[in-house]
Amino acid sequence: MTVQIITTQPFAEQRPGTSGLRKKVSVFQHPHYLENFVQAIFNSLEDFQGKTLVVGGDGRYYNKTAIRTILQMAAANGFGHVLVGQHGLLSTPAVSAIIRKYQAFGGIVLSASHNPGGPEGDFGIKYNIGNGGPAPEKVTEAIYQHTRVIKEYRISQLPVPDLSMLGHHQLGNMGVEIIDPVADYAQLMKQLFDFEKIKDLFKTGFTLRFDAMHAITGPYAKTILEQQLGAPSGTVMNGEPLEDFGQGHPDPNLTYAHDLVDIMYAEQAPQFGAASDGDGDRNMILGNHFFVTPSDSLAILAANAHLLPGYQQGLRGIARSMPTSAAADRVAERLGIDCYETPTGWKFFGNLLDAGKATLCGEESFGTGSDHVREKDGLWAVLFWLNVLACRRQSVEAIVKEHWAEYGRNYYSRHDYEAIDAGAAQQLMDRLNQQFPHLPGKKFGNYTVETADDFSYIDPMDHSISTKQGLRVLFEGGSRIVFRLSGTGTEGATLRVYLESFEPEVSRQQLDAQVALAELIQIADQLANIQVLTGRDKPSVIT
Ligand code: VG1
Ligand code: CO
Repeated sequence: MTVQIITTQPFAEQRPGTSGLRKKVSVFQHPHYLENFVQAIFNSLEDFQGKTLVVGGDGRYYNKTAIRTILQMAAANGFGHVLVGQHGLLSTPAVSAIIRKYQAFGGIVLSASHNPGGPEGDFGIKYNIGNGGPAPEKVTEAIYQHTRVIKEYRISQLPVPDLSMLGHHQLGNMGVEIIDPVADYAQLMKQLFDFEKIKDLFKTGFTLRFDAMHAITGPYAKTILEQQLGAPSGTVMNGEPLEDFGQGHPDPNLTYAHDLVDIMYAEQAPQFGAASDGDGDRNMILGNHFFVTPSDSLAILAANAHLLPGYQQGLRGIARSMPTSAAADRVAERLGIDCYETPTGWKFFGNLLDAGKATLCGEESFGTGSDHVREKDGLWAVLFWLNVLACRRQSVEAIVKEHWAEYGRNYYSRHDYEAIDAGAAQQLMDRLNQQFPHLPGKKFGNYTVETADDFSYIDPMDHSISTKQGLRVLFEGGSRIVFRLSGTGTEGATLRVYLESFEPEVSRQQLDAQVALAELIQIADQLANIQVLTGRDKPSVIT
């Protein structure tokens, strides 16, 4: 018998967070830990016998080991075929695209996204459903319930094909197709964007730097930007995926993407700069000495979408996560389309995209995407911007400033307090929440509280309810502060404080965001007693 049934016991807390199960590599290395979670995924699914599963990861440490185990378990559980990226590599948006293109049953992505990798770093696993998107909450909850009662898992003893060998292989009765990780994704991008126009832009000597941060987007960016669009070689930096991301933190923000930030703020800076994260679903957009907030980026993409072949027919709607600024709402209003406000995490966009209610989606955490897949998509956002730049032939800064002049500016910033004590973080949230009934009408300097609540969401399609999605203090005039605890960290807790104020007057829109938000920053500390309860006098990351 080549299939073994192994007896096992549940592990505590294999609960998927904002985006799958994330733990330290050392936790995943416990005997049966990965196997239990994978079997729990399979146990929560129905009617997958003989069907196709897509598997790939961001290349971090433990990726290949995990993929070999997953292939043996998929075979033993009765999948008919598995599509695997060569060397085990697939970006999150590519997995989504491949599931959709080949109508696979689902997919497994091995990644801890923007969290550091390596033997001391993080690992993660998430399940995507047949629409190509992250498992919705009812599926992740079912998986979690299975992890609590698991008694055995099934695994094949047969050898796994060499992941470097493209083409068809067998693992028992299951076919294993090792595919080029980039080809299907690149083909999809060609359908959405005007590659000829972008090529012409590069022919004029236009300069771009793309920082793949030694993570998954290296091969994608080199193929699409340098080979297909004619950007000079060297445009893509840190383009080799490394198991520990070169000891970096593959989170494309102003703190962790400092290599790129230094280049974009140097004297001879390129015209356009961009970076993506570990698994390729995030993007940071920079101009020459200029940073575009992800919330503004979403609004600007929406306002310019009609210029691009893939979106010429117009947008059906826009969706943004609750903490994301309301800049996109103003564009939606102008376009006469709906704007949806969802909880944090891409899984909440899936139903809106499937129902054709939204075309573009975005999160303040450097996530933007559209109905072309069911995940956020880093390189797609970069290509979108490139196509807009190729049409408008203006600088990034000029495009953003024109946008503010037309729509007003939503000053926005997120302050993260990473790896704080989990108990203190919970206490901070509880105490804050207790004040909420007394806040409406209360004045803090120039700001008067309108309402204060704990955000909850009813999915307009399946009517499922998600509660406790972030504490919001909304002030008169549209300013607000949101407090949330992260669901992706692996050390202690991470407090995120989101700050936003709206300035309609063009002449007053040139302030630095931290200056414009200074009073709100103070009010946030006053409300939540952040410095005292976290023991930190400043945030670890300011975006
Ligand atoms: C963070 C972001 C959230 C994003 C999630 C997954 O979650 O805030 O907007 O969807 O990461 O992104 P949290 O719970 O830590 O705030 V990724 O690039 O890990 O797939
Ligand atoms: Co990611």
